[in-house]
Amino acid sequence: MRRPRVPAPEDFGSRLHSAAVAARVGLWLGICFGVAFLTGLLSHYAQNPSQPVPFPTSPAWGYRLTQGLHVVAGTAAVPLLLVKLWTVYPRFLRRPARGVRRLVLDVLERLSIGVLVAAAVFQLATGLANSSQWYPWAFSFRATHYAVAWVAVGALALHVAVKLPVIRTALTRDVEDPALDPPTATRGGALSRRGLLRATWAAAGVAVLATAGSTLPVLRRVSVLGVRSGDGPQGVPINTSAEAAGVLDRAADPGWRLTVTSGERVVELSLDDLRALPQRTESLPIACVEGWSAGGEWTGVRLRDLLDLVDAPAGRDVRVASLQESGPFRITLLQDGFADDDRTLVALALAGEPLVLDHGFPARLIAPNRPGVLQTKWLARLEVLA
Ligand SMILES: Nc1nc2c(c(=O)[nH]1)N[C@H]1C(S)=C(S)[C@@H](COP(=O)(O)O)O[C@H]1N2
Ligand SMILES: [Mo]
Repeated sequence: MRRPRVPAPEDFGSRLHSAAVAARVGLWLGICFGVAFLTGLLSHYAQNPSQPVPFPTSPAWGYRLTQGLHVVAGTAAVPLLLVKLWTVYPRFLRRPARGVRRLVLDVLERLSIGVLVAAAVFQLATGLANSSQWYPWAFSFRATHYAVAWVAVGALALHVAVKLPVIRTALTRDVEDPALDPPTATRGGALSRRGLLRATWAAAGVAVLATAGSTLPVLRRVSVLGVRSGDGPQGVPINTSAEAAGVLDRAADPGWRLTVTSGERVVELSLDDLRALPQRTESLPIACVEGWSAGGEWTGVRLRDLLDLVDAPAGRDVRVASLQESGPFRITLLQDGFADDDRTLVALALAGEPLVLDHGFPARLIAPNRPGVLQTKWLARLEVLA
């Protein structure tokens, strides 16, 4: 009987397992990770209560764009990562180098690649699950996805630095050039390298088209895998329903009041009181951190007008509390730049109709260029901070 043995790189004779392919797919993978990293940093910062450099309120669609790019880049990276791993995995099976110095370097390289692969898989898996609104874990998505992003980018930078000579050579030669192939890689295949690359770009394109409709209305009909159809009552999808948030009774209560406070000054407003104040209409998007977004025409009272009722000076942060009794989005902080922006509304209506319960009836916050998660629904209290 033949003893089973671990396959060696020589067992992988296909010319597709080549640095020529790895470098090209890796280049696009690097671009996707770079875009996802930068847009992710931005999103993380936008959700920080404390912002030494104020997050801008303009353009109103800025966060919608960067968050859309984040999810598109992550989605495109999935087929790219799979092809990249398939192309290079025979290298993991090569025998350890001889000699102490070379062995140490070899082990270090494998360790760093192990960290890179683990971090990359973790980021794409958690990101994909998040954009499908599936949270099969106990840890905080945002904190963990953010921390592992640094690990991934650090390991990626190291990997690129180590591989730079090979990457350079591979990218400056024709993709079918065998210059960098291992001597054993002689078998052609059903697919040329060019064919494999074209199929890879096509797969990445299809992945993007199949999901980006949650952000780009023109793609809605082809986005068969988009978690959000981009549709919902009043033209805007619903993330958490009033029932799920446990606010049905309090939100529908005719005795509802919005409390606005600044120091000793306290004003309580009924829905009729709010409707009697000057009404403004603004076109502002809801851009969910989970990757979907939708524009809406919101009508309501300018937040700044309400702050004036309690004589709040400009330049103050506002604590925004909902009727919810628990949940991470119950209370949010509205930084002074958003509080003083003329477009920031306590919205009472969407698309010309009173808000439906699930969009935050009786009143919700809507501010320009603000992550959807901070656009608090079912308002109860606005507290101007000292
Ligand atoms: N009070 C409260 N406000 C909330 C939420 C929530 O769970 N509770 N979800 C937020 C999230 S994650 C998003 S994306 C938007 C979605 O608003 P919509 O359901 O009206 O589209 O509301 C935000 N406001
Ligand atoms: Mo969201």
